[in-house]
Amino acid sequence: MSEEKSKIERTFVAIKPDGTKRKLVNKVIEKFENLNFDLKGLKLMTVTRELAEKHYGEHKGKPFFDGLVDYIISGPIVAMAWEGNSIIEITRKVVGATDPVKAAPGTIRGDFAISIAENIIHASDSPESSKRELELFFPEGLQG
Ligand code: FUP
Repeated sequence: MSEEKSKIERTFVAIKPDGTKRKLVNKVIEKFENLNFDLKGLKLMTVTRELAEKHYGEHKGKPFFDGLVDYIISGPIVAMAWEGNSIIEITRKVVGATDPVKAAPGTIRGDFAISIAENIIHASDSPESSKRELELFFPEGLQG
C-alpha cells in the first residue's frame, strides 16, 4: 500500500459581499469544517480600495478590474485563513469554476452563484498567492 504524503498548507478564503448579504457564511464555513480543515483566522471586514487594488493587482488593466474593485469594497466580507492537507487544491475544487455556468453542482459557486462578477467566494489559487493574500489580509498574523 502506498503511503499518502502529507502536505499541510494554509489558504486564504474570503466570502465576498454578495455572500455575506445573502447569508451564506454558514454554508461556506460548513464545507470547510466538513473537510476537517482547521480555522486559523476569521474576521468580518470592509476592504479599503487600496487593499482591493493590491489583492486584485494581477487583473489591473483588464476590462473588469474597476468593477471588481468597486464590488469587493461594496459591503463586508468574511476573511478567513484555513489550514489542512493539500488545502489549496482541494479548496479550489470546493469553490468551483469562476463562471457559474461552468461551476459543477455541489461546489459553492455551482450551488449559489449566478454571476461571474458576483460569485460568492474567493480562494487562493497557489501557494504563492496564498502567502501573499494571507499577509495582505492578516498582517497581524494567524492563530497557532
Ligand atoms: P477566481 O480565482 O476563480 O476567483 O477567478 P479570477 O482570479 O480569474 O478572477 C477574480 C475575480 O474577477 C472573479 F472572481 C470575478 C472577476 N472576474 C470578472 O468579473 N470577469 C471575468 O471575466 C473574470 C473574472
